Amino acid sequence: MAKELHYADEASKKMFKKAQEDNIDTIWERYEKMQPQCGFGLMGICCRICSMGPCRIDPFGDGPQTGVCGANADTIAARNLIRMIAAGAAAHSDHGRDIVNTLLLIAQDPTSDYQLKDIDKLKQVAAIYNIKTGNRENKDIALDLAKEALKEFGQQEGTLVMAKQAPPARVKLWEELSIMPRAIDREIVETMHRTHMGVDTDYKNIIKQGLRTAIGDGWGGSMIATDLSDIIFGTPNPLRSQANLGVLKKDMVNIIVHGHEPTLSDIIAIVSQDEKLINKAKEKGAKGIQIAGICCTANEILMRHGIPVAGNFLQQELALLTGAVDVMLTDVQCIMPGLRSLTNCFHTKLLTTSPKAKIEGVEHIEFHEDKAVSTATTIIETAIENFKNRDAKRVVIPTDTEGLIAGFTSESVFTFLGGKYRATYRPLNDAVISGRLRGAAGVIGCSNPNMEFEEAHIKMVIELIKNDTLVVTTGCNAISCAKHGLLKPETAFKHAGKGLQEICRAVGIPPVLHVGSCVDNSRILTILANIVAEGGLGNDISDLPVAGAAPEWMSEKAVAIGFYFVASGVYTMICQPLAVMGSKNLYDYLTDGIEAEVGGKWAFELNPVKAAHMMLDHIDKKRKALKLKPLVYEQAYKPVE
Ligand code: SF4
Ligand code: MSK
Repeated sequence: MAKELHYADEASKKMFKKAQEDNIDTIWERYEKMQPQCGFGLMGICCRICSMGPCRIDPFGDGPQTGVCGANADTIAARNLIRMIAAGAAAHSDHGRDIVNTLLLIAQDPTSDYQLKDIDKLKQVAAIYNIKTGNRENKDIALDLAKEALKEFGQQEGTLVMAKQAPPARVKLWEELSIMPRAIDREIVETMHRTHMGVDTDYKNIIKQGLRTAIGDGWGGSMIATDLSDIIFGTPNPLRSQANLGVLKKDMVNIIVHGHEPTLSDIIAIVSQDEKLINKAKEKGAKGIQIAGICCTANEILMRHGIPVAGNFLQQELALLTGAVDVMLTDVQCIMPGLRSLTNCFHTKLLTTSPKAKIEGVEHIEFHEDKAVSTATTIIETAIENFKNRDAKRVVIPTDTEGLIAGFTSESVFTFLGGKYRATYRPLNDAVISGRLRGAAGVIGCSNPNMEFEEAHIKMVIELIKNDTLVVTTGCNAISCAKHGLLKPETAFKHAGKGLQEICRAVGIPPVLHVGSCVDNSRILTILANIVAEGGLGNDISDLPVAGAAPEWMSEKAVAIGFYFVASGVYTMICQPLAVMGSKNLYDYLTDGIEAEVGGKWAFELNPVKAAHMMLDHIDKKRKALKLKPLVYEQAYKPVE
């Protein structure tokens, strides 16, 4: 059996121990059984793109140095890598497309179950597309916006309108480098074409297409997903909630929503408050209905409704092990097929809902946006009905929960830091310029059984805030931070440096700001663009004293995200390296040479504290280049030798 969890939150440790006692395999055992994993795959130098292969390059130089077709390690590793970008960009952007189609539905169907919840944002995003607003009906504006946004996916002429939200210097650079995306789908298709056998062979040219595809994700598909979700479901505002498995309730019907898209989960959150359904639950002996989330669906409904978070990626199986989940419903992405075998051990009904993501042998209740309320009602009734099948003797819910504040956005950070009457980024920029804040870091991304669960997330974030660096977070990092108490204002007084403490005290924010789900990394791009526009910290994102990290990354989406941050000029850290270590040329290019072209680069460092210090070194380098004042409070922090 696998090791213990040493660094995870207490609830995860308890449930992991329970799994071991009950002899139930989880992701950690499956990971251990997979050892040793293929070294060629880890180094990125195996290729199975055509049937003359599979081919592999000998990393020690004794065996073959090219595949059957003559492709070398640089070509093979670069091709594999940008195929990961294409898959990640496709996942985010297909999510974005579904949100656009929901907006279209609202505009065309007056009886739709969805509404336009943020009209200011509707008009603001419409203006990006030069859509007239004036006295027009909101539904007409929404119709035009949906049509324009849909064009971004498949247009055959021009370049992405949304990507022009980047600072002008960045847009100019992308145009000069010919990496301004033309259309979201087109870049994904071209990536697949170029990586077909015998097409693009030059590793730098391959990466260039990877950058263009990634920009189409961050400043295209993901940004559209975020902005249009705000219009439909409401732009989040800071709110309080709870995180960890203790949010499940022994005496309630527990429904977990899991995946990424908010279209169904948002409706579930609303419909679950229906008195009739609550009374039905009571008739079945429950005290009510508890909705909780896993992964980024959790983040979506936390940010907008304050629905508590049960856990992050590595906790999806642990949640079922409580024996208290009546329904776990899934939409798309980060859903482990391994959940199915757990439902054989407990009464939990696992329900898939997306036609894109079925699991063999698992009940499927297909969700379509035009029948949103009726599908949500059926799912909730299924959970109520299943409550009676719970085996009370097998229910073990850890009591651990932690309070949090979530719901920050590029707009609310703006209002918070500027104060109610000064809606401006000026105070934030001034805090950096005066040296009260060293800079800012985006720490995001998955959890992965190849690392000690949550150690890198938490150690890195604490090291950054200790050194007066404001952290913004999304995805599973945000959930880890929540469980470890880092999303509370009072955390600043325990862990943050004095300068950051002063800011947190003055405006009442935590030192770590939760800005949403994986697609909401686009909020971080918008924040960076706003900081540049505010002035005083250079002309481009690459001038800013900022850095990014996905310490425990796992998914292809994380690779796409990392590349759009690098393409935007951000120093981007991950602990486990990308699968490029078998190509010295590609490794050197991504961690060094690429910086001269786009201003950002990759860094890999397994030790999270050292990784944080490398990010701080980069931030200090940028402060020096901007000739900013010394820090108000010099820290014990020492640069990496
Ligand atoms: Fe081998 Fe070349 Fe085919 Fe890849 S494309 S499998 S390296 S022959
Ligand atoms: S859910 S992509 S494990 S952050 Fe967005 Fe978490 Fe990574 Fe999935």
